[in-house]
Amino acid sequence: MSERINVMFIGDTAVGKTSLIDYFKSGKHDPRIYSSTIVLPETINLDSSLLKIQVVDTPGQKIYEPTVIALYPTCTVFVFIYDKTDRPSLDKINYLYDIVNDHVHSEACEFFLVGNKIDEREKEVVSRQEGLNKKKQLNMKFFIETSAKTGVNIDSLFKEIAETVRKKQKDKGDTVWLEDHQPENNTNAKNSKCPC
Ligand SMILES: Nc1nc2c(ncn2[C@@H]2O[C@H](COP(=O)(O)OP(=O)(O)O)[C@@H](O)[C@H]2O)c(=O)[nH]1
Ligand SMILES: [Mg+2]
Repeated sequence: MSERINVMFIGDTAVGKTSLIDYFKSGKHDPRIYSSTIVLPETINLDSSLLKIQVVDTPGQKIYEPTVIALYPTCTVFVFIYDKTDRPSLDKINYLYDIVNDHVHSEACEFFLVGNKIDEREKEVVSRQEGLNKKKQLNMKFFIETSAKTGVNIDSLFKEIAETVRKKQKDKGDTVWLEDHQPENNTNAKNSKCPC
C-alpha cells in the first residue's frame, strides 16, 4: 500500500495555520475565526495534482496537546508557524520544536519555519532577521514569511513542501501517482509501490 506523507502545521493559537491551508486551497482569505478547530486532517493536492499529502492542522491550545502529540510520529514534514505581530508565538516555537523532537526520529523529518501575517506591517514585532536566526538556531530546512490574507509567498511555501514531500517519497521508493496523472510509458512509478 502506498504510504502517504503527512505534513503537520503547528504553532500557537491564531497564528494563521488554518488560514494558510485555506488560502492555498481556495486562493482567497476567509476571515472567519477557526481557532476552535481541534485537529483538521486536510488532504490537498500539490504540484499540479501529482502529489497528494495529508496536512494535519492543529489547534494551539494546551488542552489539545495530548491529541496532537499522538499524531507527531505519523508526520514527516513539520511546518512551524508564528505570527509576526505576536512575539510569544515566536517564543513558543522552541517549546513546540522540543516536544516534536521528543516524539519523532528527527533525522527522518524535515522542519520548516513560517512567519505569517507579513501584511500587518504596522503591528510587526518580529523582524525577518529574527525569523532567519530562529531557523538557523533550530537547524531547519526552510524559512519564509507569508500572508494568509493577501496570499504573499503561499505558493512558494507549498511548492517547497511539495518538493520536500516528493523527495521523501522518492527516497522511500514510494512515489504516489494519481490515476489521471501517470506519465506515459512509465511503469516504474506504479511498480515501485509496495505490493503488500
Ligand atoms: N492580517 C492577517 N490576518 C490573518 C492572517 N492569517 C490569519 N489571519 C487571521 O488570524 C486569525 C486566526 O487565523 P487562523 O487561521 O484561525 O489561525 P490558527 O488558529 O493558527 O489556525 C483569523 O482571524 C484570521 O483571519 C494573515 O496572514 N494576515
Ligand atoms: Mg486553526
